[in-house]
Amino acid sequence: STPSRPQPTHPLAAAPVTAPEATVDGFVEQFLRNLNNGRGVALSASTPNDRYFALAATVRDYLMARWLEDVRRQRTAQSKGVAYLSAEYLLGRQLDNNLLATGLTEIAGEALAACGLDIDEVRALEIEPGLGNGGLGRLAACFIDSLATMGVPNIGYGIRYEYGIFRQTFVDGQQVEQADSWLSLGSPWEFPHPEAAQTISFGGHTETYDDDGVTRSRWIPAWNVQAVPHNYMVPGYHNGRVNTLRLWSAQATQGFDLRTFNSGDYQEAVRAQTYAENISKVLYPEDSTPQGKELRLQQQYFFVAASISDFVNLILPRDFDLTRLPERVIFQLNDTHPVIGVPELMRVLVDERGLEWDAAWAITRECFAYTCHTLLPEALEVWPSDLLGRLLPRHLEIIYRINDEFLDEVRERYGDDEDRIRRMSIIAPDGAVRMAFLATVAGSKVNGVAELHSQLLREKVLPDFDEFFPGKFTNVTNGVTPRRFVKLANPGLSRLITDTIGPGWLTDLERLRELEPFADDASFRQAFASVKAANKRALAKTLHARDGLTVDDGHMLDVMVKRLHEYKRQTLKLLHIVSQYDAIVSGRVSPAEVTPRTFVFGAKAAPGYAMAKRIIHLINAVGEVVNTDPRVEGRLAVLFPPNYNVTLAERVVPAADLSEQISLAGKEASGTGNMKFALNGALTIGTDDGANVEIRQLVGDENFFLFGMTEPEVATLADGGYHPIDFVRADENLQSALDLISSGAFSGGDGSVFEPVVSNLVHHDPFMALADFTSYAAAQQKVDALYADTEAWTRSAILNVARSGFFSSDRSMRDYIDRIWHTPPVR
Ligand code: C3B
Ligand code: PLP
Repeated sequence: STPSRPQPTHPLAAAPVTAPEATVDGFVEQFLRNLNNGRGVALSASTPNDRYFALAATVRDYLMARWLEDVRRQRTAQSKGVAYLSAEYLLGRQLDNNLLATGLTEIAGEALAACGLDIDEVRALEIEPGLGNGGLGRLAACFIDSLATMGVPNIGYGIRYEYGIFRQTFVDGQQVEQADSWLSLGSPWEFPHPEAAQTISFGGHTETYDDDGVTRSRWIPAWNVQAVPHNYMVPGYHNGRVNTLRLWSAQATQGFDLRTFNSGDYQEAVRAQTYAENISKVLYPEDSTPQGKELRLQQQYFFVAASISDFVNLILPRDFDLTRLPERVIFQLNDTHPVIGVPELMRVLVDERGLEWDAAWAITRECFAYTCHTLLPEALEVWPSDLLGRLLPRHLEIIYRINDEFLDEVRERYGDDEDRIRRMSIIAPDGAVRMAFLATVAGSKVNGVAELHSQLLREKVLPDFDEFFPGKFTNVTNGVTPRRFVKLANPGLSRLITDTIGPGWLTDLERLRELEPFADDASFRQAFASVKAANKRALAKTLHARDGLTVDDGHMLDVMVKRLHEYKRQTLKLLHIVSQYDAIVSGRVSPAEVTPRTFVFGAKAAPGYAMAKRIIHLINAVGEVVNTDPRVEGRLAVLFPPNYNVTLAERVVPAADLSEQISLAGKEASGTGNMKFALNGALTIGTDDGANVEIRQLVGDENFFLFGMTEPEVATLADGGYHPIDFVRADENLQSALDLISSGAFSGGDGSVFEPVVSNLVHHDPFMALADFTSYAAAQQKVDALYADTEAWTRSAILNVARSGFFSSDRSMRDYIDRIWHTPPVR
C-alpha cells in the first residue's frame, strides 16, 4: 500500500530540501547540532566516536538535498539506468571521499579546528567497509563512483555483510584471521529501511495449475527471510549528483515462532531466526576461487531477488508495461555471482506477472549483460542441480527450459553435432548448472576486463558461444577512479599536476597527456621526485605507527600488494629476494653493489588456501632473517604489513617506485592495482598479462620492465609437458636460492618447515614461476640500472603518469555505456 502523501501548508515544508550553509560557521553549527541532537552529548563530553559520527552526519547533511533530488528524478524521469549487481563492494573509507565530492574538505578541517578538534584524529576512527575480497569488489566501487561523477542513473545492489573481509594478523609469521566487526560501533553512512523489506523465499516445490484453460507453473516455497535495504550515498565529484548503493541485510521473518516459544522450546524458536540472519552474516573470503556452498547460493539469490523486486515492484511505476523494461534498466552481472537473477526475472515475468514465456525471454535477454572476470576454469561457478533444485526448485525448471530451447537452436544450426551440444549445454554432463554459460546465453553482451582477457575468453573459454552469437562478445578494459586513487591518496602529486596543467584532469584523465613535455623539464622532475620522496616518508610514518615497521631513507620501494594467489606468483618475487640475499651472504656480491631496496608485500590468503598461507609464512620468515642479518648491511629489507586493504593501498601506492605485476601470462584477467601504480608514477615490472599489455603499449617499452613468457609460449610449454626441475638446473642462482630455503636458513635450521612450498615449486609449479625466474632476474637488473640514473628514472615515472589517463574508470564507464548499456548521462 502506498502511504498517503502529506499536504503541507507551511511554506518551509513545501519548499525543496536545502543544504546547510557551505561556510565554516555553517559547518560548525551543523556539526554541533549533530553532536548534541544526534549523539546526545555536549562537545566537552564527547568521545572520539561521537565526533566521528557527528562529522559523518554533517557531511551527509550537505549531500542530502542532492540525493533526495536524484532519487526523485530517478523515479519520475523515464531515463534508462544501470542496476549493477555485485556480491562485493570494496568501498574503502567514506568520509574523505564524501568530503571531496562536496568540496568541503578545507571547510570541514577549519570547522573542526574551531571546535578544538584535529580532523585527522577524527578521520582515523573510520573502519573501512570491507565488503569485498579484492580486485572485483574494488572495481565495483570505482564504477559506481564514476557513474555518479558522470551523472549516469545507477543503483548499486549488493549485500550488507555483517562481517566483511577478515582482519589479517600474523602470529609467528603465520596468518591468523580475525572477524571484521566493522559495524560494532554503528555505521554513520547507511540509512536502513526495515519498513521497505522484501520477502525472499526459498525451498519447497513447484506445481502446475489451470489458469483459464492455460497450464501454468508456480512455486510453493517452504521458508522465507526478509531483505532489509540499507541505502548509501554515492556522490559524484563536484557535480551535485548523488546515486544510491543499496545493500541488503537478512532478517528473520518473525522474531519468534510463537507456537514453538509457547511450547517452551526457546532455543528452537531462536534457531530459525539465526538461520535466516546467517545469510548476510559474512563475506566469503575466497578470491578467484568460488565456494560451492549452499549458503553462498542463498546469499546470491537473496540479494538478486531483492534487487530485481525492488526495481520492478518499487522503483518502476505500478502500471509500468514490463515489455518496455529494457528501456528502463540494464542489470549488469558482475561475474557469475548474480547470474541466478536470470531465471528470477523470468519467474517474476512469467509466474508473477503472467507474461508469455517467449515475451519474457525476449525481455530478459535485453535486460542482462555479463562481465567475466577470470580465466581460471576452476573459478567459473557451477551449481549441482540437486542443490539448486532443493533451494530454488522453480528456478531449476526455468533453467532447464532455457537450456532445452537454446540447445534446439544449436541443433537447428549445426544438426545433431552431439559433441558440440554437450560442450554448449548449460547443464554439464554431471547435471551441474554452468552459471557462466547461462549468463552468456541470456546476456545481451558478454565482456572481459582487458584486451588479452577478452580475446582469450572468446578463443579459449567460450569459443562455441562466440561462434554462435556473433557480436555478443566485447571488451571493456578495467579502470580506477582518479578521485580516490590520485586526488585523495596522492594530494602532493595532484597539486603538482593542477599547478602544471590546470584543473579539469580529475574528470578528464586523458588530459594527463599534457604532462608529457614536462618529463624533459629538470625543475618539474625535481618537483615530481620530491613528491615521491614525501609520499615515501608519509608511508614510513604510517607503517611505523601502524605496525612498528621501519622504512629506510634512500631505499627503492619495490611493492607487491594484492591477494595471495599462486597464479599471481608472490613466490617468484620472493625467490628473487632470496637469491639476492644468498648472493650477499655467500660473498658472490658485496652489499655495496646491491641497490638498496625495501620490498613491501601486502596480501591476504583465503583462510582455506593452505599453500597461500605457507607462502605468507615464508615471506615473513625471509623478512625476519634478511632484515636482521648484519652481512646485508641494511641494503635489503622485506616488510609485510598485515591486513592489506583499501586504506593501506591509499598509502602504499603513491609511495611506490616499482610495481610488481608478475602473474603467469594468461592468468590475471586484468588487474587494477597495476593501473593505480602507473597513475601514481611507479614503473612496472611485469609480464605480458591482463591490462599490463595495455599499460606497456601506452607508456612505452622503454618505460616498462617486461619479462617472462607470453601466453602462447606458456601454452606451448604446457603442451610439451612442463618440468620445472629443468629450469632449476639451468639457473644456478635459482638452484642456490631454493637450496637455501630447503636448508632451513629461514626456519631455524629446520628444512621441513617450508619443504611443501619448495617441493610444490620444484615438482609441480602450476604457474611456472621457475620457468620465468631467469628472465625476471634479468629484468630486475635493468631496474637497478635505470634506478641508478635518477633523472632517467624520474622521466620514465612522469611518462607513466602522463600516459595512463586511459585507465580512468570514467573511460571504462563510457565504454560500457557505448557498447553495452546505452544509458547516457542525465543532466
Ligand atoms: C579479479 C581479477 O582477478 C582481476 O584480474 C581483475 O582486475 C578484477 O577481478 C576486476 O576485473 N577477480 C576477483 O577479484 N575476484 C574474482 N572472483 C574473479 C576475478
Ligand atoms: N585489494 C585491494 C585492497 C585493492 O585496493 C586492490 C586494488 O586495486 C586490489 C586488491 C586488486 O589488486 P590487483 O589488481 O593487483 O589484484
